[in-house]
Amino acid sequence: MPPSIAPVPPHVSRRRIVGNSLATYQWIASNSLSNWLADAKFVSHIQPVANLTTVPGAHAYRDCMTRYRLHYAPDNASIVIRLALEELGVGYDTCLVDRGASAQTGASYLALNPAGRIPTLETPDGPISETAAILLWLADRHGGLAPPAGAAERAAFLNWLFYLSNTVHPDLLVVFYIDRYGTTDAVDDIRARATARLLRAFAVLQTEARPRLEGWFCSPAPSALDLYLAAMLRWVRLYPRHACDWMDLSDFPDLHAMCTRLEQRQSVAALCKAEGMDPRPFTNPLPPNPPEGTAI
Ligand SMILES: N[C@@H](CCC(=O)N[C@@H](CS)C(=O)NCC(=O)O)C(=O)O
Repeated sequence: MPPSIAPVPPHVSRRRIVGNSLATYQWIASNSLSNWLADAKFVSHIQPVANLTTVPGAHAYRDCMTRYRLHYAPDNASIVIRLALEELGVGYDTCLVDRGASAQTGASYLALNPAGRIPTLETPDGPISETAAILLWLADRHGGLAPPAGAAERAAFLNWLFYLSNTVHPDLLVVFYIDRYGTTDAVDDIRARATARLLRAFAVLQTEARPRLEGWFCSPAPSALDLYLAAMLRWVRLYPRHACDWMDLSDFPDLHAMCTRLEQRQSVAALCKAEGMDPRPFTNPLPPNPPEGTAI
């Protein structure tokens, strides 16, 4: 985040923003909206960015954004988006979400992503904060990582992308944040059921998804599905530290091979450098040693 935060001029009120005041948009155009959002004392009287951009004529936000901004924490779901941006060769800035200070639930971050989850990508069309949604939006916008709309393979691709985000990722969250899902006496049972579902999901991905997605999953060129799944295959073997030995990647040779191929990519080298990871983050995951921030 750039250091200077310009104050909101007194004439900029919420009513005026919603009412599409020219002065407001001129002000926004000359000051980064994100800087403004970063100053929590102003958050209470502004509209979330997503609403702001739906206001007719809210072009200034689009005009003032020249680069994407990825709100990230080391080794969080933001790594999937970092990989996608790197693969697409798109310029971006990063902004650390300080998990040590629970910044993901602070007012300025919630103004961007009311769900309080990482990642969020600020785009000229407003912030997007669900991993699969960001992947799809980037793929559509920049052409790559997914079959284009209208392609025959799009249906199967969407099927399995939603499977990753609606079925696999939520079960990972059960394992990572087990205390949110039950009382102390129940967590072992909850974990056992979630890990069993995950093992089945990985098997389904290998035996059912891969043959249906020729060219778009576990293929020579990485796709959004590969990036998303590789990250999840890493996390399950790292988090939480006291209960992460329930999966052996070699039981899933096609997924293992996909991870091995991915580790040859420049995008992964960039990720490892930026977030302090060892060079085989998917086939031999080790806890990261990030230059800033913490993973959990
Ligand atoms: N549905 C979200 C889930 C993202 C998510 O849960 N991210 C984790 C980090 S990997 C997070 O924000 N955890 C912080 C918390 O739950 O407080 C997505 O697909 O992006």
